[in-house]
Amino acid sequence: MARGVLFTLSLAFGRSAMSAETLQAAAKAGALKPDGFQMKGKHPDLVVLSDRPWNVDTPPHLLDAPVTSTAHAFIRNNGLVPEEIDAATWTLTIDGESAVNRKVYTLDELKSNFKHYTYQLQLECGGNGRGEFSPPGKGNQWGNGAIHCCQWTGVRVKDVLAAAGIKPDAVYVAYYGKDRHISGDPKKVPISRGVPVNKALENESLLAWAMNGKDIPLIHGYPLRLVFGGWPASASGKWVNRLVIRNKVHDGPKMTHGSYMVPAQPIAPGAPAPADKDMKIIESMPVRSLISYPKTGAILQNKKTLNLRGHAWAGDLEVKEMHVSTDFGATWQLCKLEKPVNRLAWQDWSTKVTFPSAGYYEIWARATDSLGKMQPMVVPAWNPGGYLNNACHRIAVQVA
Ligand SMILES: Nc1nc2c(c(=O)[nH]1)N[C@H]1C(S)=C(S)[C@@H](COP(=O)(O)O)O[C@H]1N2
Ligand SMILES: [Mo]
Repeated sequence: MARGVLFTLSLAFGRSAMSAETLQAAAKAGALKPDGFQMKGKHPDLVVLSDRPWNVDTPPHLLDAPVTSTAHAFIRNNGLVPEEIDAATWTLTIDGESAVNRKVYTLDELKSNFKHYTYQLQLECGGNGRGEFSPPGKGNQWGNGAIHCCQWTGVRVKDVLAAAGIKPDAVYVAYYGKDRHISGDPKKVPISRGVPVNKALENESLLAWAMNGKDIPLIHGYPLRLVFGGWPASASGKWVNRLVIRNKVHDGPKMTHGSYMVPAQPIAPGAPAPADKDMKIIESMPVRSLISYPKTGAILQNKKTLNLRGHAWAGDLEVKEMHVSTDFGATWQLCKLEKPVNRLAWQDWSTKVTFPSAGYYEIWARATDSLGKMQPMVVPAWNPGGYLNNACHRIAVQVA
């Protein structure tokens, strides 16, 4: 009996080695059940990469819907989820060297003082695809599912910043959130990142309280979070209670020491990490796509044609073309590609492929952005943090 349970646990946790202690913690939190991952409101087939902090990946076939359901959205935390949040007493403070006035708003004031907007926005972790780098990049070994494209409702960051007033010397807008440092030390901040002022002032940059039409679940940042579509999702602060308008590039935890940075000049795989002055902060994410149907491993009975579909996105840009190959990239077929529902939403694509015979095939998918840049077929520039792997997504099918 005990053996059976342990076997299931090790499967659920895939490649990540876990100590007995974290297994116990996870079991307490109710995440570990013999039948897979269990978290209220979450699909049991999500893949737990770590439980302290919570990092949970989404298999690509669970990203098939045009709008990612909350149950299927990946989870990325750097620290511990805050406890005892009271939305009625929650406040957002806006200050910083480059704020004209310090402002404090309750959630009700934010909702009543500013116009509401809803956008569908793609948020991708800077480390999505990290698991394919060799030697491995530092951090969670994400597969291809650290991306979601949900509907977010809130107020524009630019409207709130304008109410505080932005001094001409403003450079960056950064967040602080209510999550706790993994050490438990209340003085330590797990993560405090931001974006240059221009990104903060875009129409689609939101301070959101609703995800897919409902209150944001605690694990995704209840009661208030930032959403900066198209940029590393680490900029989209959860549990946000303070915005700072900075007169320099923000220097909070995870803005330095190589976090969310790549070498300014390419380095050899496994080479030591350059100093921050020789690194650049990741901004708009590169072009990428997913095959969301069928699930990899599909077996086709008595037919040689298959309808495929998925999504493609390109950071701040649009995707202009989508191709698939069933012969390892020797030939490519153009797919039908939809326009995004709004700027910074992913784009749905679909096509039908015909296989020449029975047997084993791989399907490769490749998006091209509006500037003509394509996804590479192999893992791109190695970097110490294992960021920005936008290699083509590949699935396998068997034609019986
Ligand atoms: N306060 C806070 N905000 C945060 C984080 C965090 O650890 N704390 N993680 C960031 C990172 S690295 C990512 S990829 C996204 C993940 O958002 P999600 O868990 O809602 O998918 O949240 C970002 N916002
Ligand atoms: Mo992330």
